[in-house]
Amino acid sequence: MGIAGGRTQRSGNSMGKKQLNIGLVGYGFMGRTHSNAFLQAGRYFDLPFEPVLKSVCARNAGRVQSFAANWGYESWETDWRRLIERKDIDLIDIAGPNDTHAEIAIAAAAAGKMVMCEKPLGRNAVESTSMVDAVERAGVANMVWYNYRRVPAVVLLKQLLDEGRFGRIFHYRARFLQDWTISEDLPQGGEGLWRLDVAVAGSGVTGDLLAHNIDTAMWLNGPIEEVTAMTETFIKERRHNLTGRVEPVGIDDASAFLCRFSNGSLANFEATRYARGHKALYTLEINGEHASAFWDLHDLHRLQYFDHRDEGRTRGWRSIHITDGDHPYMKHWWVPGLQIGYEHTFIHQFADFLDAVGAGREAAPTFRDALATDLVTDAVLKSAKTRQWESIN
Ligand code: SOE
Repeated sequence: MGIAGGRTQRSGNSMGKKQLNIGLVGYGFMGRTHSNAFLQAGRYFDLPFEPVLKSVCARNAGRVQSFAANWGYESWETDWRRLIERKDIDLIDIAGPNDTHAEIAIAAAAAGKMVMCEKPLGRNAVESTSMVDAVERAGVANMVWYNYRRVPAVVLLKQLLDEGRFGRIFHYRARFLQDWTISEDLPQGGEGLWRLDVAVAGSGVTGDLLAHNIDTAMWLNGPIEEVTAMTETFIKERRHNLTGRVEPVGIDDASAFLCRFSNGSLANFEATRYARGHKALYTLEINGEHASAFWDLHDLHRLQYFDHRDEGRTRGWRSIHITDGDHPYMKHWWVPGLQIGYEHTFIHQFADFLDAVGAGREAAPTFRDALATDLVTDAVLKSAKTRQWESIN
C-alpha cells in the first residue's frame, strides 16, 4: 500500500513566530471558551505570535489535571500565585468567578504579565478602578472578554454606524433574557451557582447580563450620561451550597433601566433570569434618522436592517445573512452561506488581542473600557435603591 508518513510541526501558520505563553486561571464554562480560542485562533488567523497553552490553574488537582490533558495545556497548577511567579508565562487569563478577578489581575500586572479577564471586570467600579490602575501603572497589555463585540453581525452594525448611514440616533434598546433561576429549589453559591451569591458575583443580572448590553451599546452608540432603574429579587432566600443554610439572596434577579446617551438618544435596557422560555436572548435595536437595525443572539449570523432611503416600492427590512467574505471576520472561515457561532466570538477576540499586542496598540475593550461599563452598572444598582436618576461619573 505504501502510504508515506511524516513529522508534524506544531503549526504551519505559527512556525518561526515568537511564542506567547498562556497561563489560564479557572476551568469552568469560560475556561473552556477561552482555551478553545487559544487553540483555534492561529489556525484561522495569521497571528503575530504563536499562542502556547503553557499552564492552567484551579484548586482541584484531579480536575485541573484532566482539564489540562483535554485541552493540551503543558502543565497545571493549583495556586494562582505560583502561576504568576513562573518566568515562562507571558499572559495571565482570568476565567474564574468574579471575586477572584481583582486580586489575580493586580498581582499579574505587578509581575509584568499581560492580563486578560472575563467580564465583568470587578464586582463593582471601586474594584475595577484598582485593576485599571494596576495594569496602567505596569504598562501591560490588557483586555476584557466582552465577546459579543466580536459577532460579525454586530461588527457590521458598528461599521454602518461609523459610516454615518443612520444619521442622528434617536433610540437604542437592548435585552438579555434567561430563565434558569426560576425554581425556588435552586441553591445559591459554590461551583456553577456562584452567580447567585452576591459576595462572589457582586450583583445579579446587572453585572452578569446587562454588562454585556451596556458594553456593546457604548461601543456602538457612545457614552451613557444618566440612568433610572428598577431591580427585583423574586426569590428572597435560597439554601447556600457552601454553608448548607438557607440564606438571604443578595443578587438582583431582574433589572431594567432607562437612560440618556451623550448623543441625545434615549434608551431602555432589561435583563432577567425569569423570562420563561428564553435561554440567552440578547437582542439590540437602534433607530436613527435614516436607518434602523436589529440583532438577536439566537440568530446571531443575521443583521436586520431598514434603510428609509431605499426606493419606496421595495423598501423594507432586509435580513442580511452575515456569511460572505466581505463581512467582518468571515473571510477567515468557510465559504459564503455557511455560518459560524458563539465560540467564534472568543476566537476573534483573542486574534484581535494578539494583533493589537503585535502592533503595540491597545486591545479593546481594555480594562479602562470595562470600568466605564461598571460605572453604569453601579449607577443602575444605586438608582434602583434611591429611586432617583443617577448620573454616570
Ligand atoms: C450567564 O448564564 C452567562 O453565562 C453569562 O455569564 C455570560 O457572560 C453570557 O454570555 C451568557 O450567560
